[in-house]
This record gives sequence, C-alpha cells and structure tokens, in this order.
Amino acid sequence: MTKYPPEPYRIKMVEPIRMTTREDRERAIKKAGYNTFLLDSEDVYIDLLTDSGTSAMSDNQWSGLMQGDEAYAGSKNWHNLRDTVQKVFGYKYVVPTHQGRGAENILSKIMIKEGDYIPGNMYFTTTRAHQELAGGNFRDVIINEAHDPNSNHPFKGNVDLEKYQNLINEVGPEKIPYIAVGVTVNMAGGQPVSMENLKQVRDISKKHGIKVIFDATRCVENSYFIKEREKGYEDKSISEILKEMMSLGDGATMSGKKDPLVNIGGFLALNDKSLYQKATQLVVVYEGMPSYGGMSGRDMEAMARGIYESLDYHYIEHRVNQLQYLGDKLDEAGIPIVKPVGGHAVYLDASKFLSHIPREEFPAQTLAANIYLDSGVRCMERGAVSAGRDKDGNNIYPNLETVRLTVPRRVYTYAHLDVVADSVIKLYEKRDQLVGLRFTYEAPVLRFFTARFEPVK
Ligand code: PM9
Repeated sequence: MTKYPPEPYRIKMVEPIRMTTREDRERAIKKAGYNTFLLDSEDVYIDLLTDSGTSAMSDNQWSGLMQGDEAYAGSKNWHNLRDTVQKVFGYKYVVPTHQGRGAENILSKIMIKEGDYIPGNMYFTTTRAHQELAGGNFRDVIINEAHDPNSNHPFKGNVDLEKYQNLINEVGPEKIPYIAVGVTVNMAGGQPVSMENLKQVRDISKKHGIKVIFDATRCVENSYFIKEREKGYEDKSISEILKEMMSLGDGATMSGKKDPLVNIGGFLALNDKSLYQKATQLVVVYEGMPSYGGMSGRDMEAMARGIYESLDYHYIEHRVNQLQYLGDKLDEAGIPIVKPVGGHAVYLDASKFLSHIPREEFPAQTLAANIYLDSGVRCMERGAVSAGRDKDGNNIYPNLETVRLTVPRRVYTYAHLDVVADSVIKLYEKRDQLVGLRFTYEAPVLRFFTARFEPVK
C-alpha cells in the first residue's frame, strides 16, 4: 500500500463547487463580520470549516433513507439504531438525540449538581457550556503535552492521572459525578487517548465511585490510532478496539455528525438503569419520543448503517492518512502546525504563524478570515474566541491558538488538499501584512458561532 492510500470508494454523484474572485470574497467576509461561521456556503470553494454533519453518505446509507419508517413511536429504524449501538458500543441503554449537544444537555442535567466538578481531557465548547449551565465547574486534567503544539507524544489526549487524583483529593469524590473523556480530543488537535491510559482512568474512577463518560464523537479515529500506535493492538480490528475502549466506561455521548457518517443525529448511551430512566424523562421534554429523540426514521437508519461503515479498516485508514498528507505538505513547507497530525483536522499554530499579532487581537480568527480571503478555503478558529470568557468576564487565552483545517469524511480528494496547502503556504509568505481583529458583537455563551469582528486599524 502507498504511504497515502487511495480513496476506497468510487464517486457516483457529484456536487459542483464554485470558485470565487478576490472581490467576491472581500465582500463576503466583510458581510460575515470576519467570522467564517457566518459565510454563506455558496461563497466557499473548499469547505474545511468542520467535519460535523458534512460527510458524504454511501449508496447503502442513501438506500436506507428510502426505508424510513416515520411512525411517531417505535419505528423499525429506531430498533435498528438501538441494536447497532448496543452491539458496537456494548452499552445497555440508548437514548437518541438530535445531535451531540442534545445528549450533552441531558447528561449534564441528570448527573451534575450545582457546585460539582467535571474533570475532562481538555474542554470542548458545547460540552463545557452544558456542564456550566447545569451548575458544574469544568477542570482540565489532560497531560501537559496536549497544550504544547510541538510535542510529538503519540497519545496527547491522555488524562494526567496525577491531575485527576489531585482534583479528587481537593474537592472530594462526592463532588465529581463523572469524568468526561474525549476520544479523540478535538481541541488538542484531534489527539488520541491510549487504551492503557483509559484503563488507569477506569481504575482510579472505580476506586472513588466516579463514573467514566466518553465523548465518543470521534471514537473510530481514536481506535485507528490505538491500532497503529499501541503495542498489543496491531492485530485487533477497529471494532474490537472500539468495544474494548467503551467497556472501560459507564456511558457515552455521541455526535452522529462525525464518525457515524451522517448529516444529523446523536445519542446518549448508558449502562445504569436509573440514569437511563432519568434521561428518558428529559428526552421527551427536549428532543422527542425515546424512540426518535429528534431524528426522523430515515436519519436513524442512515446512522445505523453509517456506524457499521465507519468500522471498515480501509475507510478509516484512508481518512486519517488524508489528514496526514495535508499535514506533511504544510510541515515540509515550514508552516507551524500542531503535531502529530490528529484524526479529523490539521491545526495551524496561529500564534507562531502570526507572531506579530497579539492574543488580544485574535491571531487565529485573523488567520481563518485571511485564508478564506486568499483562496476561498473556509476553516475555523480554535483559540481564544472559542474559549470564551471566565466567570469574571476576562478572555480565556488557551495555550493553543489554532486554526483548524477540518476534512469532511469521504468528500474531498488529495487534489483539493493540494489547493489548501498551496494557499496556506502562499499566505505564510505574506503573513507580515495581516492585521488583527476586534469584536463588534459577542454573545455571552458559545460566542465563536455568531461573533462579529472588524480589522484593528
Ligand atoms: N463539534 C466541530 O466542528 C461542531 C460544533 S462546534 C464548532 O468540531 C465534540 C468532541 C465535538 C462536538 C461538535 C460535539 C457536539 C461534542 N463533542 O455538534 O452537537 O467535536 O453534534 O456535537 C463540532 P454536535
């Protein structure tokens, strides 16, 4: 097999994409308040904003859509989805939700009490927002290497067991309803967690009666990294590794929009019956019946089929290596990126890329806007704007000030990634000409989605 495996699929349907002029893009980014989330998709050439809900479905999934059973309750597609999750993930109970944050909302409401602490291997935006809205305090217990863009640690998503134990000693286990373990860790650069680390997390948690809840959003990518990098897992299948990982926890939230290869959907999976009962009481309030949770029958069918497809070794090998291809091109050209390259995106180190722009002028937001201006490639800020403000209203400045080039699943080819790399390399050569941004509008929660900016004069 070549270093960068070819696409393990043929293209049967195409969607034209539009090239734009510099003038078009200047108009569009100004209208969007220099926030790439606010651009119209028609104004985008190559869309690397996110891998969320942007996957291309297979012919098998599309044919599943035609078999949607749109009964209000108890549809056959729900049974298929529930059985699939139980089989693949090994959890007893499944609560369907419209997407990942629907599951996070329910989980936070049933498990967190005012004043609780929720340790996690780095924050994720929507996850932390729900924890805080439920009265909890997030505590970062990821290893230090995760905050260092240059560390080549193979499992940068690992939980720092000492930090975790210290938090337990400090606040007491009764104040920690669960530890939230992301596999992989999005904000660290799509970095994986090792099986060994997960076993240790399970042991500490069990000793103190703390539950382990996975954010399984990109668990297939994590399973691939374990197979590639962890001794003893070379000969195991992706699905064996995934099931072993999940067996080390008590439940999981899932955004179906990522690894399960669908455009909408999610679930909360649990082993504890009383928690499941509480979750079903809330799902009817926020999402829908416990047998659809905000999804149509056809959505559930597509997700059940997508989950199985995502476990195919050739699919996930190609997916992760597409990212590696883009990362290698940028790295070879001397572009500062977060290393090693993660499972769903290449992260540019914007602090280094735009070292002349101070943190208060948001180098990553500036870089994302300028990549779009330069080539029509859309990407996403993952730095101070995403991190938001602390309880005293001060901007949080995470160590990682990054721009995420996120590759949707089964959508773009290596040739598209060449265009992206060339554009970023070209921009790097004239980086000194870029000027920072300041807010003109900022929402109090999850501000990055809707914030507006203007260039600092
Ligand atoms: N992630 C992403 O682009 C979409 C929204 S935030 C820009 O990375 C994790 C690890 C995620 C995630 C979404 C969610 C929420 C939970 N955990 O978007 O609600 O990466 O389905 O999932 C996004 P939903």
